[in-house]
Amino acid sequence: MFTAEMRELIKKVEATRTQRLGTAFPRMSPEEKDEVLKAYHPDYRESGFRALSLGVNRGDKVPVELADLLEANSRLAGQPLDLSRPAYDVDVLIVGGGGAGAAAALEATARGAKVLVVTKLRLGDANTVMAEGGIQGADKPDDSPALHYLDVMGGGHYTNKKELAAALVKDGPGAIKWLNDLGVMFDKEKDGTMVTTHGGGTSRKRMHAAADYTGAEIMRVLRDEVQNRRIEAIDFSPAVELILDADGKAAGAVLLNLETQEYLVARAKTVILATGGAGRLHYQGFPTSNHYGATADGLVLGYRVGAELVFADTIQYHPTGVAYPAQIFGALVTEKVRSLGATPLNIDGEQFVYHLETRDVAAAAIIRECYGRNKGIQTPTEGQGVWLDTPLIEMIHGEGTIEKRLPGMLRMYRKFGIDLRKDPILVYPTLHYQNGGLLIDEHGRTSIPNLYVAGEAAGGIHGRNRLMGNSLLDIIVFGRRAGAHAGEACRNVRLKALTLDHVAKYQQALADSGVVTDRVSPLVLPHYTHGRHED
Ligand code: MEZ
Repeated sequence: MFTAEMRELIKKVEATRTQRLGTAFPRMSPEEKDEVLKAYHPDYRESGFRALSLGVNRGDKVPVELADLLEANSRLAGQPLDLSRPAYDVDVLIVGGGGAGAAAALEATARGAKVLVVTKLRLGDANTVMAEGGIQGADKPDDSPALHYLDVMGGGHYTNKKELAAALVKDGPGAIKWLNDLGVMFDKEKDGTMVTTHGGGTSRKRMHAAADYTGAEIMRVLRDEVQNRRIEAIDFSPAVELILDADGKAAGAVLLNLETQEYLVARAKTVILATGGAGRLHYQGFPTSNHYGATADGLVLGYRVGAELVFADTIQYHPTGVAYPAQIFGALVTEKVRSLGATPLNIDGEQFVYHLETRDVAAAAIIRECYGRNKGIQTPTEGQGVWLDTPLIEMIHGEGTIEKRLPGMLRMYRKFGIDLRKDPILVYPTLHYQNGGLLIDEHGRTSIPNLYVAGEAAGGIHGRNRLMGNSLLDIIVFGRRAGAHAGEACRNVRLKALTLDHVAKYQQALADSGVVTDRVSPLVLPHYTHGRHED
């Protein structure tokens, strides 16, 4: 329910609606984008970052909350552990049971490898199910992977690792077909062609969706498929440290059974980290659209064995998180709402940014409107927000569009007495995605032999800013690539004695760098003490 003051302000939105409908709002020039990003994007707030004191990326800036975890003690420090009698012995160990982990498991299994998936929560509890609006793939006659590539690179400010962006787009059409053939129920026209829309920064309509629960639909099918193929998956068993062999190759992981608090050893010829993102670290105090388990565990595990981080200083704030009501503060309002024509407006009912600017630019423009120009709308819980004029959607596409294409959004707001077909909603940026992660090559390999990374924990594909729908694509493309490569490579791996010497070395490096901390990492689950995580 809106307050009486908000109802008064909504009248200003209604007053400008018809006139706005016929007017295209101009896009920003490159110079304007640069200016708003530098002045208002949280990536440019110096106080949000600090340089790492140890490890491969020593001296590089990362968010302070991540630095605290990278400079923390191992959970295994001082813990004697017998590595000679592993509880599990497999060809491919996959750490993480979201979309990337499941896709990797399917491909590795298809190559005859014995696969084990271990996951912190339940198989499928992951950021994949939080992605709503769609998955990109250049499979329409007016489109091509080359055009998709240009969009990906433009969105990432041309900082992306070119070979990774190329792999992403090249495999795009095949990824959509693979999912469709497995049974993902994409939105289709009566003749069976896929319904596609634009996202921010796309030059073609290539966003394939299952209404506004695309990630959940993809995960439904992948999880079924993992179970159908009898791939072993162990829930509530996060990896807390990687294991190497005497030659420094990845050779498994130490798992923590969350129920019994026991540590168990999993030995593996190849290891794929697919642990997802970091939203639950609430960088700079932002709320998050992320899953409960998104605590950067993979970055910590990978960094401790010497894998390199790239673009760890660039975070994606989704422009439209819920600003009101407080019960769903920070939850995702899918970009598809803007793809379908809803526009962001200030307190005077004026549009201030083109509705499909890339996410970093749109988020910075919203922050500027609220805190730079004082044109935001005050919410009852201290924060600010801007209007997203959702009734425009049905004026553009016809009655029934919201119910059909945004049923999740409609239901979410209805619970609080808000009908987004009739009234605009209040939004503000929410922490959504880590643009960077552990550096991989086209096969998902890191610089540590036999260690792969796929999904949000991997870095380089999106450069400094990811476009909508390229994350669902990346978990499929790089999950499959890593699974296929690891599934083949394991045949030639002969492991030597397992060791955790790198943990002792890391502890020594902490001491040598003068880091004094009683924190332990990986965090595993967020703490919600006093509104933010603290160890
Ligand atoms: O790619 C995403 O992050 C996505 C599809 C989110 C959304 O707005 O729905």
